[in-house]
Amino acid sequence: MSHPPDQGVAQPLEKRLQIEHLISPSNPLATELTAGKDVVDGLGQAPKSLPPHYFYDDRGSQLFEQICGLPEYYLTRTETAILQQYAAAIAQITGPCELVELGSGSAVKTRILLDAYASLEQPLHYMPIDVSAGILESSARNLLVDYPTLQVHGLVSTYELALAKLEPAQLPTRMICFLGSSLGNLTPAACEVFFAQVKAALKPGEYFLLGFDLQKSPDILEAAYDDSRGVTAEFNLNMLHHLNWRFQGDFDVSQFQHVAFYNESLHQIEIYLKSLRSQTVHLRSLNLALEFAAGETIHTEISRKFNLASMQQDLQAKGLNPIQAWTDAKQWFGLVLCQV
Ligand code: AVI
Repeated sequence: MSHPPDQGVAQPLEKRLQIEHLISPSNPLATELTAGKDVVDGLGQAPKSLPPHYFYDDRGSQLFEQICGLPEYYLTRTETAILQQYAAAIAQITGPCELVELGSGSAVKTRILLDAYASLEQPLHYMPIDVSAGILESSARNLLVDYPTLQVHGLVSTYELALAKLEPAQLPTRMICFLGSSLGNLTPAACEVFFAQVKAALKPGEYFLLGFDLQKSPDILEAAYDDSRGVTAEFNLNMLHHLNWRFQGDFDVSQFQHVAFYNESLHQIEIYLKSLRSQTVHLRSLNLALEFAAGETIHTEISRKFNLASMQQDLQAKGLNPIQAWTDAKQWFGLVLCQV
């Protein structure tokens, strides 16, 4: 790992770390999440669905980290390789820049960008934004150890709250990073709202860096979401374990099956949990009794796959002007740098 150049005497770690909690029990959005209104709504509909944020309890987050390293899940390593190749070019284009990362998680890819800014002897300011306070703080602390001049101002928050509340950047410019193709988990309507929020959060001249998965052969896509070791199946089924502990449920997880396929006309992977028999499930703390027919599904996620040229047109139309786009040799993943 490379370290940033010496920028004078480094401050102690605690002085370089600030964490703000925008979601707390008193926040209505957090209350709605923990109260499970979205579970009642989703499971009350026909067809049944659940919001994908229920993937990510501690076990789900660990399973997602495992997915990122699977041979079939090409997304993480392909995006990482693109970033490794072009991070220096990105840092050259933006100059001294505060990095804001939406859904920062373990911040592995962030290091590639930080290394690029450090090797240009630029000050390092990082604002990770994540709903998980534990992951945010531990990854921030690891970064602060490895980058002795780094300043971290983390926000424990949803994207929406954080984007609405961003204070002016402390460096000459700012870049909001949204990596890992998390955009693909948003419906087209949610995507529109998201782009508008990003645009509103940036001042003219500031940057947006977007990483997203590209359309490709259904075989490759379906293998990535139904891997041979069954980790993605476990990740999907873990949502039921999560509901069991969070809402005093009695889902018999062995009686559900992971289903993933590529919907070619909508260019999206669709993920479901299929009930293997007719059964009744209770979520006691939500006062819910649910009937499942044999073969009935719960829709848990979409993962949209994009076209590089159309994405750039879309971004342009939203006022997030693409100034440079990169991809890998197989054109499996795209990275676009936009400027407002
Ligand atoms: C987080 N997100 C970008 C992942 C994806 O590829 O859509 C979530 C995932 N679901 C199953 N595997 C990975």
